[in-house]
Amino acid sequence: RAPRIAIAGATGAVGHDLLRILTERGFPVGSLKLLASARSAGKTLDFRGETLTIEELTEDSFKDVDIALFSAGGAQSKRFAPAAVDAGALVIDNSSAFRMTDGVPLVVPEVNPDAAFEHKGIIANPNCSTILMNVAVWPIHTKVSPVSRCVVSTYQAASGAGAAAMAELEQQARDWVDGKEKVTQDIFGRQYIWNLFSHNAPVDLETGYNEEETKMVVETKKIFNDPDFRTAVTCVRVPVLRAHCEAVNLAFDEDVPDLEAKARAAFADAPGVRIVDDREANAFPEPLLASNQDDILVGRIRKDPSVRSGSALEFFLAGDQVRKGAATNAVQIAELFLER
Ligand code: A2P
Ligand code: 11C
Repeated sequence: RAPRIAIAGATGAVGHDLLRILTERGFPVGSLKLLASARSAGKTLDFRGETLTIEELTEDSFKDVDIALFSAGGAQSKRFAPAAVDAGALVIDNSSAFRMTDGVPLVVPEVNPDAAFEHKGIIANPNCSTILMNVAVWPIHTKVSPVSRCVVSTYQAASGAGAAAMAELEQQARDWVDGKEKVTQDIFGRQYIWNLFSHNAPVDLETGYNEEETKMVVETKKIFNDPDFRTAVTCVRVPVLRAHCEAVNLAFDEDVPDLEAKARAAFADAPGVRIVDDREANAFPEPLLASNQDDILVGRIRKDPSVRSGSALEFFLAGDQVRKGAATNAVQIAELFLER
């Protein structure tokens, strides 16, 4: 029997792509329930030629649901995911609510697919920046040489803050063209177009790390099943609509011979990775090239000439934050259960 699916947060940026990706990948859907806030209840969305009416997300939404895909924010996941589990559904949660909870697997199918089967009702989808980084770093860490330290700088799109943030960036572009003295700034409280700023997540006053950066550090340890995996991160929001980029530097204790060639071979073989690296044409990963794709684009692959001992690899990646960073990864997790 094809699984009966519910999408909590069906009207959001990720919810929208979940619908598309279920169709694109031919995921067998026995029935589909679309859930959102009371504001959206009664509105409709099309799925595979059928018009479906959106219902308000409540504790009673999950009767006769096999898989509940949650993407309505952490507060909604905390409140309603337990009810979905009690009703017998497998929850795949896109929020950060349960990611670091013991007994909740945190899964990137290219890295740790087997962890998914240890669930107790909830499986967490990692943070988008973590997913993009992990898909690219894992083949180097496992096929080239163990990484002793990873340093990442992110260039994150508006999509990571949801559909309303994308709409505000577009509105700021219109406001700018219209010559408005002050562009609309309801979401981030600042001019975003022609600007960039440190990620909007709250900053820990003692460590100086913001929550987005901390997520990348701690989630990677859990996904790699390696409490000693070391990551240093700086997260920045750039005025791009969708698709995040990351500059990555991976250090190795040993001086790896033919490091660049080995890294290229590992990337070429890695599931979910596509090399975009044309030095002559100066053509490398860009958000627009990664948008609406599932592959993580990897380029600028080169040896770091600055290290004193051991060796280090540098590269740059771009990945669609809404797709592989969220919706596609969630659907891939659901597919693991079809295969079994
Ligand atoms: P709604 O459109 O009805 O507000 P995004 O991440 O793009 O901002 O989307 C957030 C998603 O979460 C939307 O589908 C939104 O529905 C949903 N959502 C937000 N708050 C609630 C809530 N209190 N109950 C149910 N769904 C919610
Ligand atoms: C962003 N990755 O781009 C964030 C948003 O932990 O799921 C998603 C936060 C999360 O802003």
